[in-house]
Order: sequence, then structure tokens, then C-alpha cells
Amino acid sequence: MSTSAFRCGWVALMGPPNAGKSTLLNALLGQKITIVTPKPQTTRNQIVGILSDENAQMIFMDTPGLTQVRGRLSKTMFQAVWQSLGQADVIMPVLDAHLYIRHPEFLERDLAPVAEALSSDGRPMLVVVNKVDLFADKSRMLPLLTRLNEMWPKAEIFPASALLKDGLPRLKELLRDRLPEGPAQFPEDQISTASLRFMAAEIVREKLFLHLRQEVPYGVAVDVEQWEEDEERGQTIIHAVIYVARPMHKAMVIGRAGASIKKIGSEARQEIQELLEGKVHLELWVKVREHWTEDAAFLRDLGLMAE
Ligand SMILES: Nc1nc2c(ncn2[C@@H]2O[C@H](COP(=O)(O)OP(=O)(O)OP(=O)(O)O)[C@@H](O)[C@H]2O)c(=O)[nH]1
Ligand SMILES: [Mg+2]
Repeated sequence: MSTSAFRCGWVALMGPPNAGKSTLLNALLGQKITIVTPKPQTTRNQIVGILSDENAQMIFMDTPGLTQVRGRLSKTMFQAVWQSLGQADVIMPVLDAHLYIRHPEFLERDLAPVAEALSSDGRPMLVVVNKVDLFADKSRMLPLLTRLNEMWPKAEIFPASALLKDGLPRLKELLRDRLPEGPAQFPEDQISTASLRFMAAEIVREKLFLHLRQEVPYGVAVDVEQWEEDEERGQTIIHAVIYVARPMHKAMVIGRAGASIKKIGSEARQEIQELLEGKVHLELWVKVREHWTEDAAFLRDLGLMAE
């Protein structure tokens, strides 16, 4: 353990959708601050998670998965990645190793949006080759590791499993060594810059992603419209609106006799209770708002687009 000066810096987690960026951030923090689902394009904006200890403060930026830009929502998602990259002291691409072992041909395609920009970047780069728990024979990774090494010769390439938290203590050490010296930028006990209101909306969106099929999740947005402390009953009253892009989707969110929304609401309420460490009364409404993904003012209201 080094006894050198305190270090503090910003680390951008970036990479293709579904690679495990958000899972990795939660695992590094030891606490869930960003939502995770098996569906690609879960994360929609920059989410900051802060890890402080006695000799360093690492400020992580979770970002949306990099994919083709289609429409305004995906453009704002892409901008969140570039903004995070601009802010970063250390760049941390995260990749799904299992995917590229089975489909090596997808690697170049998936990394195309960033590979070149990063190849001439002088900042420290740590590439996390994630999901190594999905195959027993680790030698299967070798062609992938070789290719990444050719692509980014100066980067540290680090195989890990965010799900099993395999390799994470070592990953933290490697990260710390690459941060600039400097004082902490956030109070030691602050774990995120996201508001509780935003986190509650994200939890509802996670449950929608988990329970809805096909294209429906991509057309949903959640906005917490009301947040009140009910002192008498000792609970927080939260009203959230679920926006859907098509009239047909409203019925799908609600489900037969309200079964679907009941389930989503109950799972979200339990998780928001854990977050707030107190009782929560959660009310959900579903509203149709066609073309919301193209509405800049609305995206700004949802906190998905910079002012
Ligand atoms: N087996 C395995 N699954 C993982 C690992 N890390 C993440 N996953 C799973 O991969 C899926 C996607 O994880 P996320 O953390 O949401 O991925 P992401 O990169 O943030 O995805 P986007 O926000 O959509 O860009 C989830 O089902 C996770 O449980 C891992 O190390 N091993
Ligand atoms: Mg994510």
C-alpha cells in the first residue's frame, strides 16, 4: 500500500450497450446508484458515482451505451458520453468479453464510434474486459486481448466480472495509480450527484424495462411530479408519471386488470424504500405523449439533456 499523496479524479465508464458499465459502477461503489437491466440502452444520461477512502476519491461517470445515433434522445445520450469523456482523467472502456469471443467480428463495429478518437488520446486508459464468469476456459479470451492490445497499445487491459465482483479490489488499485494528485472534490460521504427524485424515477424505469417487452421500454420515460413528506403517517408520498410514446403501449404498461403496473409499482416502491430508508407511498400514472423522444424541452425537463 502506497503512502503517497491523496489522489482525486474523474473516471469515464464507456462502451457498447449492455457491456456491464452500470453493474460495474454499482459493484465498485458497493451500493446501487445506477439502474441495470438485461436490455441494451438502459442508461440514458451521465450518472456520477463517488468512491472515497483514506487515500483517494474516484469520481465515476456511468454513461449510455454507444450505439448508432437515431433521433434526438439517442443524440442526447451520445452527447452525455462525449461530455463525460471530456471531463475524464482516466478513460475506462467496458466490454462484454463473452460477446466478442463468440462474435469477434462485432468488436470493430461496436468500438468504431470511439476507437480512433481514443487511440490518439494521451490520458490513461484502463479497458475492462467484463463478464469473464460466462466462460470457464480463460484462454478463449486471448485473441480478444491481443486485438485490444493492438488497438490501444498503451492501455491496461483488465479482465473482470462485475457481476461476481471478481478482480475489483485490484481494479481499484490500478485506477488509483492513474488518478492525478489533488484534494477530494466531494464530501467523503457523498456517493452520487443524482437527486433522490431522479433516482426514484430511474428505479421505476428499471422495473418498466424489466417487465415490458419488445420496443415498449424504449418509449417510456418517468417523471416524479410530486414528492411530499407525510409527517402524520411517517411516509414519503411520491407521484410519478410514466410517459409512453404510443396509445397502445399504455394498455401494455397497465396490463390486464392493472396487473402489470401493480407489479412494477410494488417492486419500485420496495426499492425506493430501501433508498430512502423509510416508508414510501408510490402512485403511478400512465400518460401518452407521442414523439416525446424528439421533444428537446421535454428531454430537458426529464434531466436527460443539458440546459
Ligand atoms: N454474467 C455476467 N453478466 C453481467 C456482468 N456484468 C453485467 N452483467 C449483466 O449484463 C446486463 C447489462 O448490464 P448493465 O450494467 O445494465 O450494462 P450497461 O453497460 O450499463 O448497459 P447500457 O446502460 O444499456 O449501456 C445485465 O443483465 C447484467 O446483469 C458480468 O460480469 N457477468
Ligand atoms: Mg448502463
